[in-house]
Amino acid sequence: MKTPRLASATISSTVAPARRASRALRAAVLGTALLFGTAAAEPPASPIRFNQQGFAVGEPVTVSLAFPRTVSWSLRDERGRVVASGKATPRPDAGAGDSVATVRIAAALPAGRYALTAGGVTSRPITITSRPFQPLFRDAMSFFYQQRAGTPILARYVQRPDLARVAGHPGERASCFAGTDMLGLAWPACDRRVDVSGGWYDAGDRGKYVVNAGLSVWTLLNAYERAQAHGTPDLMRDGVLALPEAGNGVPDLLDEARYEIAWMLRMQLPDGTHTAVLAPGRKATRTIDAGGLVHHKLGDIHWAKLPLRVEDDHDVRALYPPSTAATLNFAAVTAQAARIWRTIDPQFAATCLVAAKRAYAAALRHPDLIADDRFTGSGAYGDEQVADEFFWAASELAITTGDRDVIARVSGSALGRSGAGGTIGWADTGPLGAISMLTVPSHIPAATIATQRRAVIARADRLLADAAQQGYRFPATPGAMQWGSNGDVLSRAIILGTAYDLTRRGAYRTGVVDALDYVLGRNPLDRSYVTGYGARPMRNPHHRFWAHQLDPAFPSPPPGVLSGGPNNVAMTDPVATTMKGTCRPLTCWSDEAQAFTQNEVAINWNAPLVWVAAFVDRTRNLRTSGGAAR
Ligand code: 9MR
Repeated sequence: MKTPRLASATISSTVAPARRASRALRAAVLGTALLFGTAAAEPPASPIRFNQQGFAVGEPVTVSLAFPRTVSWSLRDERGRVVASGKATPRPDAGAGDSVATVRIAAALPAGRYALTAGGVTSRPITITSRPFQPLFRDAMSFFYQQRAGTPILARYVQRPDLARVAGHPGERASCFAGTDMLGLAWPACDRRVDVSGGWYDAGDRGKYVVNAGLSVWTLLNAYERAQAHGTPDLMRDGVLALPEAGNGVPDLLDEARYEIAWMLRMQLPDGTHTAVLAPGRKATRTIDAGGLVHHKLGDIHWAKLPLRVEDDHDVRALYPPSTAATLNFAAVTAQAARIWRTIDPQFAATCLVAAKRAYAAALRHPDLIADDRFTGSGAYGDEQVADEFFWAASELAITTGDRDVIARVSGSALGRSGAGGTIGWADTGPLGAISMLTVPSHIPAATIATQRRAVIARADRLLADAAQQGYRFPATPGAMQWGSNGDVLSRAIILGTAYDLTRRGAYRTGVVDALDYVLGRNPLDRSYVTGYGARPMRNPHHRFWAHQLDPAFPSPPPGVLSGGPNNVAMTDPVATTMKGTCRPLTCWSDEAQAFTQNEVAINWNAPLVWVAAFVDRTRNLRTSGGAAR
């Protein structure tokens, strides 16, 4: 199903882009409403699986054929002419529980609709267009607008009128959590009420969590910084997105990111503030001078039911104790923002830099404030290891300020010496520092940067080796898939994309496209995990407002939202519980609103979708080399 989206006309407009965008949107809205309103019957799963959004002109077409035996295949164009053909021999894929052959069709095909026939089955149409992921970039960005708290979501900026809503938690103020936590520890009240309005709701819940906020903001800002560095920023301009800020002369992606950064700034404790944190041993609380530290999160004190409109969401919300991880994550992102806004809004940049330095200094004073899983009503985002956050924060500060002491901390740290080429996630932030160093010129010594380059490329090589082990050829170690696995796949694509930008080696870019192919349909469920994209998209996310499945008075999701994805590790929701023992790592997923371990949506999963869509679009038609990585 092809959904009308934020009109491509807006990208070339130079006058009144916001108004144009809204007109174009209104035109698009009717068609989309019809499509979603009638909930067109879904075609059955096919054994011929591919990216349901399609492929770019001139690029390879990759198709996975899930047949138990060798099959001959042929690809035909609209006039029925065979444009490619071959034979494919499957191999068993334990993660999927099927046998699959993945075929790469290298012929540089012109735009059009194609169909592949294999084993007596003809595929649904395979489309080739010039920029298939440009609309995905816009819709994936719109997710962040629609997650905004503290401001009404206006019909003129969203894809359908039923997605509009009143402001959630407007002008919100909150105080520290007071009462007994799930582990029986009593927390004292505090006399402060803090303005914590704005920002993005995290996911299907309405918590706001600094570590996940920071990871998501960094990811968007890195997409921006890379586009600047590579001289192809056309999706990163003002007027590209449908936003209230479009037309203000500032790139829309930055406006969206700033909405979240403005909230993050409110989460930092003023100098001289005393607050309760866990004492060593975690059996008691103690009060510390917490100036410069950052609250770990703001959230409801009970889990809210589904569905629930923002105007009916009245649970008490609390500020939770500061953590070292949140403080460092905050320092990293505000340092990154300080360099980006230096020329755009020097005052905001200065505010960010002061906040970053205060946070970093506070984290050095309090390196052991660990957030764990002890409060109900919101997610834990607990992280016991903060060496990676220290490295990341120091890296961003070093890039932005050139400060010699901070540079020495980066170079002298364990990750500075070994290279931070590992996993990206809300608890794994080392690679973010490495990638920033490899994106933005700085005074960090060349030897330190070279170490990070080697680590990122070595990691990318391992990801390619992992993908080769997968029947569906996407970057994941064969075996378990955990909560948010689709976000993990796309986060690995960020490493691969960075390696491509460093080397121009085509295999790395293919790895990124493979990751995108996987989430858009080349997977064992023949499922597009992105709403509104493809013939068999996810429709029923775990979300308190986009809850049409649970109550038809609530809207379906907008297009461009990524499902968490298969999860065979934590099968704890009401739907997953019934699936235990019946599914494989790659098939433990269902399109059910109550399946929060499989089908929630979240800012840290949509952010890499934005990054990857922007990357694949930016690097289309680039000359690549097939040679060695270094
Ligand atoms: O993405 C998080 C995942 O890595 C954890 O395993 C899971 C359980 O702690 O929580 C996920 O994050 C959720 C958060 O705690 C609350 N908002 C929704 C997030 C996505 O499910």
